[in-house]
Amino acid sequence: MLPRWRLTGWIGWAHPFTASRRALLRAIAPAAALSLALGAEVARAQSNRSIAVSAAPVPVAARGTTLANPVTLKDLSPDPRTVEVRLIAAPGRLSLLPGTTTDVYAYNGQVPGPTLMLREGDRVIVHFRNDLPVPTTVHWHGLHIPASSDGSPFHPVAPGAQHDYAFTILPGSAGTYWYHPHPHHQTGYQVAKGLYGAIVVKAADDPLPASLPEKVLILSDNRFLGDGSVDLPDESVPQGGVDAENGREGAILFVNGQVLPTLAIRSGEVQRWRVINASAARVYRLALGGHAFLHVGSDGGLFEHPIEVSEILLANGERAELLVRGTGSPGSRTVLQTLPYDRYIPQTRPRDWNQPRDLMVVQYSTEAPVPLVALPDVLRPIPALDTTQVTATRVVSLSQHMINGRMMDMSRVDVAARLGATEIWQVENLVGMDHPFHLHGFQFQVLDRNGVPERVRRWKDTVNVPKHETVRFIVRLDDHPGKWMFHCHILDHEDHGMMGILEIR
Ligand SMILES: [Cu+2]
Repeated sequence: MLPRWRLTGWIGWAHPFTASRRALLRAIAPAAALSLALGAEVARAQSNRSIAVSAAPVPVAARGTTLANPVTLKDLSPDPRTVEVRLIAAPGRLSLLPGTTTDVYAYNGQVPGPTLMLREGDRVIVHFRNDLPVPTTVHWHGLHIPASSDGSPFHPVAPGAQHDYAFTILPGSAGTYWYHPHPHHQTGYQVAKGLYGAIVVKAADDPLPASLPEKVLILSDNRFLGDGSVDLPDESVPQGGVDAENGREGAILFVNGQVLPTLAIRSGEVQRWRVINASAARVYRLALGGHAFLHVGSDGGLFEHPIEVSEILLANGERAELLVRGTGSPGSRTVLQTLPYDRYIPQTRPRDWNQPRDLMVVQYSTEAPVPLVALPDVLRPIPALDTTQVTATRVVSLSQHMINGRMMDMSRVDVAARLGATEIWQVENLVGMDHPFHLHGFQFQVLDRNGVPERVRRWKDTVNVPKHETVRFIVRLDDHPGKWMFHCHILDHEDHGMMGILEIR
């Protein structure tokens, strides 16, 4: 059992600020400073670029290009059960916004990086080369693989060095995952520069019709300076201080690296969307005007049954599998939006937090409707992990930049667990902003939130823990001994040390 840390006399937000940083933040009235910064950025964007980008909702008329699925990593292996790919992280110069270019870090020259397409049972070999001027890693977010291949901060790849990541995809793990760097203190910087990509794992016995068109939707946001460079201020300037607290958000929203793209659909068609929140800090509350979603899957794959919902909250690092039924009429259009969601502390809450933002236009073709395909009511069984087998209950408290009152120390083990153990983790958010909690390497099942039993059993590797709330989950540490990270997936928080180490022996 971990010691239970309690912060006494805490009134709003607790963090390891120095006195000077506190004074600085008080002096600038952060929300106003942030909105000023956003306003200036929007003005620059509008004067320099052909596409309207705004903190306010973008009119549908300003829609951009046709949505493209990211390209797929080329499989070099002749063996049908082995996927062998080459991945290179390198600096580059790309046009992320129309009319300007940006110095980026890119996987294989692209932002987002190419999609790693896998099947259950595949042996995977990734020949990775780091052509960046800095150390990096590749973390395979959500995959249940050996600790040595996890791409954690314990295994940095030096500039100019190569590393082969090798792992096997277990049966039952079909789902939507993603990859991104995880070097100590530098994850937010490297993701902001462009390093993130999708992983899709398919099952041979997928219960959903193979005829459904599939779309990978990688959601991200970014902030740019007038010269097109990524705006990554350090904490010596006010915006850097706000970013450290809120997590860095940008006014420009991307789907697959495109600003307000258009997705084509035909009346009656059912599409399967795999949505990934690759943003450093922005939480998406997704809604599609005039349409309900059939929510069929989460981080670790499909649910037992589809669930009809009008909106979906997707915190940082989380994924959702959705079926979108083309119930609109031929020639009509609607918009995928992110609705307001208040994850912030009042002191640094963006001025425009309560405005919906447009992400993507969904445009119906003028073709005659096709009949809706039949969709299964049963997807797959998800056996409940056995709470009578629990051998340890951990209390993990989240405060600003700290877990259990401590900041990350690479030489410390925060949780020591036995190989094969089933554990309950009680994750308590002590502060007034949300923290999405991610455990590496193992899928878990949420038991309850604030004591209210979870309605739907699902496999998760990341769970949002809202302000002052408590989430309990059960996890089986059945194999893969070694050191694993758990952390807040607001990348600025993670980089500031809101991370701990689980060692399985
Ligand atoms: Cu956090």
